[in-house]
Amino acid sequence: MKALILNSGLGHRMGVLTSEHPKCMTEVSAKDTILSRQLKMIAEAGIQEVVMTTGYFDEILVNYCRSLHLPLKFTFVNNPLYAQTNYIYSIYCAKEVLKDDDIVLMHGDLVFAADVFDSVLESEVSCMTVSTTLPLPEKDFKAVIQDGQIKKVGIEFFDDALAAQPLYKLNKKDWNVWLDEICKFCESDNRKCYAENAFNQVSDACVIMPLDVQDKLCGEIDTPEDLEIVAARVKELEDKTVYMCFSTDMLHSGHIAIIKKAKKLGRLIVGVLSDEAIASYKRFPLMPFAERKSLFENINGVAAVVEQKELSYKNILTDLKPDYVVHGDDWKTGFQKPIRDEVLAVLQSYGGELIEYPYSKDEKYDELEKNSRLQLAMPDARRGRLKKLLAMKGCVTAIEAHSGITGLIAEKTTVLQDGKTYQFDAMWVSSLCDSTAKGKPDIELVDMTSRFRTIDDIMEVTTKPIIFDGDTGGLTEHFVYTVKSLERMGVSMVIIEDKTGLKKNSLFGTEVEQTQDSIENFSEKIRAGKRAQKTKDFMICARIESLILERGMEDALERAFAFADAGADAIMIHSRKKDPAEIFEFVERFRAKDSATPIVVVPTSFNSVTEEEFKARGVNVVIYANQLTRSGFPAMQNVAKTILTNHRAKEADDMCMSIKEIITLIPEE
Ligand code: SPV
Ligand code: MG
Repeated sequence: MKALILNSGLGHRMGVLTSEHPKCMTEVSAKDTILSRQLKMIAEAGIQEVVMTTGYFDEILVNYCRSLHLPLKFTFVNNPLYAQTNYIYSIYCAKEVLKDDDIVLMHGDLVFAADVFDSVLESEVSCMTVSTTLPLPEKDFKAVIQDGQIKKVGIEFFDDALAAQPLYKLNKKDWNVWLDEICKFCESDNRKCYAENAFNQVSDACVIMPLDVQDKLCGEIDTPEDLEIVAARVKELEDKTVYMCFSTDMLHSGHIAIIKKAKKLGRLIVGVLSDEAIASYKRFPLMPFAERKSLFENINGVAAVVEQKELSYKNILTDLKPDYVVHGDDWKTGFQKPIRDEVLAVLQSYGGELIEYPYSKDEKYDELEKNSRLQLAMPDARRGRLKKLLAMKGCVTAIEAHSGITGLIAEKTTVLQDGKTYQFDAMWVSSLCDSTAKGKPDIELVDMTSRFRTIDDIMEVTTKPIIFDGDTGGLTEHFVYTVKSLERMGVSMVIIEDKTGLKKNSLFGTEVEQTQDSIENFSEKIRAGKRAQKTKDFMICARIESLILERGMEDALERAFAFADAGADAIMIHSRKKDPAEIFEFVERFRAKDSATPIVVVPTSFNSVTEEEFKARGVNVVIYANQLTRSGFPAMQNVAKTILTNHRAKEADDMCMSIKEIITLIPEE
């Protein structure tokens, strides 16, 4: 398709404004002339060739077009008789370069809104812009409509007519008919009329449909008064603000396309979702916020980039009050629907508008997204992520996983609440749950090879970081190998407890015989582990059993400081009391002397405390150590009993997840 712009005319009615350049070079805003505005829209639409008829001040015009440095190929056609003829003759002069192509035709003094131009280009049939809402102008073009199509265009028609503006999209077939007639007119010396006079002769064969732009901006500038009105409308359009939010770290053509559309609506402000918000609803971002921000800052047409801290748009919209929010229409359903509803409510409160473009699934992007998940699952990327999350959030959560399927539950479970999404940050490979799943007691009976197999099963289908329950860590000589293996696999943290001999689960407390290791021995185990690891990412956490074994707070604190001194990257304090008082006291007293070493808690017994309260008190990792096991196995037992009782499975059906649900939980490769 070629653009044809008619710029030969004198523009006398503009007075002094056209004393030094043609009318099309008149400024309509601080950043654009009539022509630069047209040309930018043409270039943005992907049209590459512009045929421009010139006459008055043609050299100035040609130089001006070149100075704009737009990706356009210009063919300038001079009408030597511009002062005595009308643009019908200018088109005639350009006939050779206009034949046999689709054309978008505009007068050089026409100013239109970007969405008007888009609708013209999107029209499959030949069309001309008209308005059903504007009054019929006295002296300007009107189009006579019959049977839904344009039959005549001229200034003299008032019956069955609509105000019309000289912006056309002409399919090759229709344009050839009109152009032939233009040639006939000019060759029989009929050069002073409008090109539309020729169209009026052939409108049965050249089918042009009216395209109603209602009262959107689409008007010619003939006089200084017109200029004032149009410039005010252009300013209104340029002053509009548009807001879009992105969480992506991979820009693709779909993003660029929607940005291009959005920026046509006004000054585009891009919100970049914070790392924390992305990690909470999608996956850990591959690129940190600062890099994603600069990615958008460098996109042409993005006026400003701001941080959107939450998935909810409420705060940022209340702050920025953009005229438009632009989004793909894919959020009309699914987990983002409540966010959309909230956006609509906020926009309605101040008169903003939501513009949604059809979301097109992009296979290339899906592939990239799949690859990035693969990246996140790689040992190096996964291992370091726990430290990153700790730095980002201050307090992270982990839930136990003891198999691929529980790993997937830990990976995928998301809750949307008050405009925020919640997910677990990490997984805890518990010795209790791993042993229980294998029908064995939690006494370090399940050997490391088998425990590693569990880790592998989980890693194969997830991306989140893993905290491994290393029990006592075994002999120091063995522990160093465990550290190396875990690190190599991509585990982020091992927690070892300061017990020796036949360890039993801590939740037995003093009901069973348990021996605590000496501070010296355990410190040496930590030091050896730290020496064995190869990366900076891997963390060794010392778990203190003093409160479980009722050895008192002073013992717990003494150990904590000693283990931190020995190089422990974190301290886990455990208790089996329902009352969190002793945990709180420990945290407070530890924090009074050590503000940096992360504190880990496992609130199985003291389960009334919220994550928010733990965080406020200085806790950094909250592990839900066994809830999936404790909920899953009784449910299975119940179903087994129901089947046995009824001698069939029907009665148990309502207790079971549907096959459809269970298969959608498992990702298909
Ligand atoms: C586990 O989950 O195996 C633990 C935590 O070690 S606890 O069971 O509370 O001791
Ligand atoms: Mg354990």
